[in-house]
Amino acid sequence: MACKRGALIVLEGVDRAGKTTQCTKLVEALQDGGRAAHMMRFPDRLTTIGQLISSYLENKSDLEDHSVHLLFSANRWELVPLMKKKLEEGTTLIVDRYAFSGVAFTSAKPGFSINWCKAPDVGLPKPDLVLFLQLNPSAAAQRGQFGSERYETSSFQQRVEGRFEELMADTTVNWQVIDASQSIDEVHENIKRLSMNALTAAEDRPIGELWK
Ligand code: NYM
Ligand code: MG
Repeated sequence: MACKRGALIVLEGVDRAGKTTQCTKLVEALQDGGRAAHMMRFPDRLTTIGQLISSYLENKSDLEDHSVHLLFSANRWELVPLMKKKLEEGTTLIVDRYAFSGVAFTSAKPGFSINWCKAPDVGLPKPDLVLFLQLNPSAAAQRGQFGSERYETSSFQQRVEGRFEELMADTTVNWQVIDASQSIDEVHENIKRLSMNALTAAEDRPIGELWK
């Protein structure tokens, strides 16, 4: 008998919303509950493509804007075989950023439409749940200074937030908005509850294709 598949759960949001902290806590909670869970993050800076992206983000190299957008997408596609294998084995994937960050960040640059940005990611494994950790810019600013990576300025992050809002209007994706200004534990409880529902719903459904 085939085992039930895992769920694909993505956390999105602007920088400093708490995605990485919450992904880690969610994986721990699922594993403590006896479920197979695995954390991934995009960009995955460890692959050959990921190293090009990492150098770009650290301002150690310059890449043309369209070109780097396609590299971010290629970095997701190169991990699709692994993602599918894990999901089919019954492992739930908790993913720190996905195609939505890809579209939101590139389309925050001048001259990029949302539709152009979505195209290379059409057909990726579709998340069963996308949790958007929403934090207003002033609350984010209180969480400390931005780092020195590319895109880490408040004016750019404002534009990214606006693009995320546009993406969230798409009802073919299961978006859930989380108030990320709450305490770490409160945010975690909300995320856990929504994730448990998604896990159950995913069991009897094939893995979908994003934006198709
Ligand atoms: N980013 C992330 C993109 O511009 N496109 C993408 O497709 C993805 C997945 O890279 N500022 C941006 C968002 C972040 C940065 O940061 C990665 P971090 O802290 O490693 O998540
Ligand atoms: Mg970050």
